[in-house]
Amino acid sequence: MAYKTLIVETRGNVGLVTLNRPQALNALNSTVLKELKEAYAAFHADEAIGAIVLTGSERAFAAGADIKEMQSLQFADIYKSDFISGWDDVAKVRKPVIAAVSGFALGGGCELAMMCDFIIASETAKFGQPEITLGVIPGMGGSQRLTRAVGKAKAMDLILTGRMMDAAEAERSGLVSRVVPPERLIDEALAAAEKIASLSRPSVMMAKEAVNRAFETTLEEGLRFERRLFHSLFATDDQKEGMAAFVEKRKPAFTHR
Ligand code: CO8
Repeated sequence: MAYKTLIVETRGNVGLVTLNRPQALNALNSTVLKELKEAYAAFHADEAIGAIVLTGSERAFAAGADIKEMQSLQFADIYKSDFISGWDDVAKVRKPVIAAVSGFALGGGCELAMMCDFIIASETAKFGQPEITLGVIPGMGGSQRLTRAVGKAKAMDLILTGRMMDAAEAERSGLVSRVVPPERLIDEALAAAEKIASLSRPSVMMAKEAVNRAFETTLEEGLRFERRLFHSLFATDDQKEGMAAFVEKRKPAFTHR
């Protein structure tokens, strides 16, 4: 499959997707959305792939939605077509996705990074929701996911002023899980993804589902959901293998069943 806006590769058991619109700092448009959904679907269907890394260029993860594509849109049209709703599918990929962010992650770019399961940032990363400076507001989940990630004070500060925050502030705020030197970014993200891919797929996918449920439900329901998933993993070969390998002091050989 030939992609116009992405570079899609496999590295061992990891799918690597690189946003590739350098002329527009990887601004997100309808082609990026279509291709990202295709790439994710292909990796989801590929049994060998256990995790995905999504990255951009050194200068920009993505500088937002494509302003030139949005500029002349009219309310009635975008309302009727439910513009942006297609991005929900990107957030719903069931295998883990790590965002490896260098440079600008602004607007839809920050929102796309937040759709991933966690963000590893280069020291050069800059995060922001500058939509307010364009006379609009975040539209791909920024007001919701950023607020859940960093809390009301910081989310209001960023969304109302449109200012950028650097990698250190993003790590302090809980938006990113690790900050690494720029030259280490891809290796660090690939190593984390490879580690995840080496583990039992059912338990990895259920762990992702369980954490995500924390954002959707009450504590009591979330605890019940977690416990039922935990119980169900005892029906897998991988639970037997993982625990036997521990007891026998050897590496587990997971079959993902
Ligand atoms: N859309 C389209 N083109 C862009 C974008 C963008 N978001 N960002 C940069 N570019 C283009 C520039 O127009 C420029 O092109 P050209 O060379 O043809 O003039 C090229 O990329 C390089 O950019 P700059 O010359 O501006 O580079 P600088 O280093 O001077 O500045 C910045 C870098 C600070 C990142 C600056 O480009 C900038 O402010 N970009 C816009 C950031 C922004 O406002 N993002 C939010 C967009 S709105 C949004 O994301 C809403 C999300 C919800 C909808 C989702 C639907 C898909």
